[in-house]
Amino acid sequence: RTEPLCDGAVVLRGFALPEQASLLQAIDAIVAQAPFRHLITPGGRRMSVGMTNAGPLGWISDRQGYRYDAIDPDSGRRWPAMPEVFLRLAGRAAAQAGFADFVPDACLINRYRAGDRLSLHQDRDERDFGQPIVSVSLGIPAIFLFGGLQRADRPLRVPLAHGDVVVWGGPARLRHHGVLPLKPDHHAALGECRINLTFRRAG
Ligand code: MD5
Ligand code: FE
Repeated sequence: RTEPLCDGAVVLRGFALPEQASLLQAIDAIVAQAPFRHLITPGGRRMSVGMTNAGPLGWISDRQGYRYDAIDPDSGRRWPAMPEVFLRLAGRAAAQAGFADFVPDACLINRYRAGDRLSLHQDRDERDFGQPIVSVSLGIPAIFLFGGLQRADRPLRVPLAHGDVVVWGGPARLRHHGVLPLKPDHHAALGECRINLTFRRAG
């Protein structure tokens, strides 16, 4: 099922379900190489969401700012490779939403536990805003906040469940967005957490 959210954004309900076992296995292998960590914002706050990356570029934040880097600052090594199952899923989801030939070079993996949140922000650290972003939700549900181009625009609340995929592009690419604090819950495959895979063409 594809549900348009607004001009440029579509939700593909359950799109990742057929791949869930391979996705979870791939995530475990990535996290063994590059564990989740709590990044520090340029303003000095510790993010509640645990983050890691796969692919040629990884998103990081520290006192110096937000950026993409090929090296994991915690290990001094390159981020784990982007698994084939990630690339194929992201490409198929983007194509279904009307973006042909999407080849991400960055996958940010966000881990949310009860109470964790992501405050309203825009994704603007990528080189080409003409490229879409594909987001895959796994585990316990979350309420996604989908705002406007102005930070003050009142956001829509969109529930996202295990297996849902959202593709953001075109006029939706620079909308403000965030995630409300997660309610404690349990998911059979992931336990007490939500994992979001965010695929981007960053470089
Ligand atoms: C999440 N992550 O659920 C979300 C999924 C992030 C982040 O926001 O920056 O790590 S990606 C949602 C997204 C991306 C690009 C544009 C828009 C939403 N949008 O226009 O609403 O962990
Ligand atoms: Fe974002």
